[in-house]
Amino acid sequence: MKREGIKKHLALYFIAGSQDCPKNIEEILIEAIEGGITLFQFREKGKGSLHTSDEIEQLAVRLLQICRTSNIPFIVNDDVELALKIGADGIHVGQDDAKAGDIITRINGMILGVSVHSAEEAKRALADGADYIGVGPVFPTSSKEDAKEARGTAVIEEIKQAGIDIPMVGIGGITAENAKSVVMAGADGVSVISSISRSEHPAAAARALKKVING
Ligand code: TZP
Ligand code: MG
Repeated sequence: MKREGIKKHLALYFIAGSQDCPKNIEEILIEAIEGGITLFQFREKGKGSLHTSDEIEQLAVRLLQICRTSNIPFIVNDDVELALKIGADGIHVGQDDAKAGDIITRINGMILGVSVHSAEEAKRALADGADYIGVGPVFPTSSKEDAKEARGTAVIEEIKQAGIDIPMVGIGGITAENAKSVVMAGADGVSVISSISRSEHPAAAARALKKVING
């Protein structure tokens, strides 16, 4: 499932690690799937995250199994070794992580996602062989400690206007209230952490987002 196939999976891309979840992450993922998420990224990172690689791997495997039973592709953030070891569907890297151009040769056709903050970075991600890009932060976020400045939907529009043809999601502070503007700007979908993971009702939160995106 590359480039074109990935687009429909970008509609509602849920990202989470245990640090993002006020209750059990497995329960939250199951509810999010029930609510209609189309892709999941395991991102165990930052304050409150698990420490040992064994614990992280065990959790990753449990979440991967949940995704497999519902045919939701499972992406691992940053950790190429972990993604390969557990047989994930893809890997997502930021600008400060292993370079997309370097890892593409090691990932045997897994989906490759790259975070970008400008049209320039989007162009490079496309040239490096990324299957999709995450563009943001669109709105201010509390889920990433070292997040760059939020730039609204401007970067998404710039990427579209520059004719950089790559599937993309907006990320950062996206809620059911502002998701429409992200899709209107040209994104194929939205990526969220807290508006699902910190909702009292993750399934309902996902459903509300999905409704806005599907318009
Ligand atoms: N990258 C840019 S913003 C962000 C990441 C991982 C966090 C998004 O989390 P939230 O809670 O949806 O704002
Ligand atoms: Mg990263």
